[in-house]
Amino acid sequence: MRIGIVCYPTFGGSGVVATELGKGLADKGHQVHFITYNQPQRLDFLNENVFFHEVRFQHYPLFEYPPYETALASKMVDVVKYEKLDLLHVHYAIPHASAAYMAKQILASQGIHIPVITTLHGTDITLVGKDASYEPVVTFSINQSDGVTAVSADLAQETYDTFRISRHIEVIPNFIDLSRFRKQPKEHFKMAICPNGEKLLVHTSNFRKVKRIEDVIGMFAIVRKQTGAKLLLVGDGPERQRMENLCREYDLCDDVRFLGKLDAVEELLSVCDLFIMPSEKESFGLAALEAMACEVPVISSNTGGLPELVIQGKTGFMSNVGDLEDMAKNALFILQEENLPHFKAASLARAQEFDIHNILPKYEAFYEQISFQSKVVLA
Ligand code: GMT
Repeated sequence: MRIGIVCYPTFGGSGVVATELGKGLADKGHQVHFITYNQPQRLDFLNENVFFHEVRFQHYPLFEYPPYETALASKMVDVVKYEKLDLLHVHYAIPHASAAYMAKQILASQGIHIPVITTLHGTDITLVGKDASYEPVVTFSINQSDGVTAVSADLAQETYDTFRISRHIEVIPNFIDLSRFRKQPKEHFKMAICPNGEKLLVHTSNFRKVKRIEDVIGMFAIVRKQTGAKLLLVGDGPERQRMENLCREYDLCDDVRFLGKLDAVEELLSVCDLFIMPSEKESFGLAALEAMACEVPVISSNTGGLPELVIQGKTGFMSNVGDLEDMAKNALFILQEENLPHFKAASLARAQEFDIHNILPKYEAFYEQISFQSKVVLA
């Protein structure tokens, strides 16, 4: 198939899922055309089936806010037409689903019919999309997509609960490339960070409020009182400075390191003992899956799609949002020498269920189904 993938080119979340999906599809012989405003971060390989189309937009003094959605829709029209695409798959509803709707209408007026699939990732529904400034457009464009997927059953349910959705949402969970995310022997790094055999805790995110990084730091402060431990904070975003200040306030600077954005996060995860994800909301928790694939158990909140990933008491523990005492108690339990190997093994086993080779065929089957249904509607 010739597939257009529209996504954000960013490090985390939906951009990563879209890029890894495209790479996987290209490996299986599909022709994949990425349409986005920058080269996607994880599009770091050569494959004869992968193409990249940059959305460029004109800056004009009149535009305080450049009309990205218009430029994106125009680019979609161009790529669908000239690359003869069979299907458009847009990741993250805002503004990709409404831009795809616009492109579809323009193409239809020229006799070209292109099915559109929208994948909902999380904040496009749970945080941003439900805001009155976007809701009518999000509702409309989800209903107008030919197919809709959500990355967890919880997100699908929240979409039904929040918007007036009159259509089926297919749940296709996120996935992991186990050839990349696997435990790697990087012990020298661990020795340097934890010279006295301290346990190594880690959090990776885009440092937005929804991630509740203050809870990572708060629970780490409790853990550190009981046992030698270090904390790595990976990523960057609006909360970074506030979190650095918090570490200073708690007098934790010697034991907490801010590493910024990292390309090879799997190398770092490989030497960590515990991953912390206390998010206010998390529709799937891809970063937790990446950690589990590197044999790192997870302490998380029990929100959103996390209970569909973490197995309570086996691959980690989930607590109520903000319950730092419970998170710290569970962390200390996992970190005990006699418990840690069991949690590590179970985390890897669970991650293997989300192997890209298990999940990718679900997308391919959905593409076939939606393409077929669109043809039937047209006939
Ligand atoms: O976590 C974010 O804020 C980024 C966001 C995105 O769409 O890029 O992530 C969401 O999509 C990920 C990939 O499907 C999910 O694993 C994350 O759980 C989800 N984030 C939230 O729901 C907060």
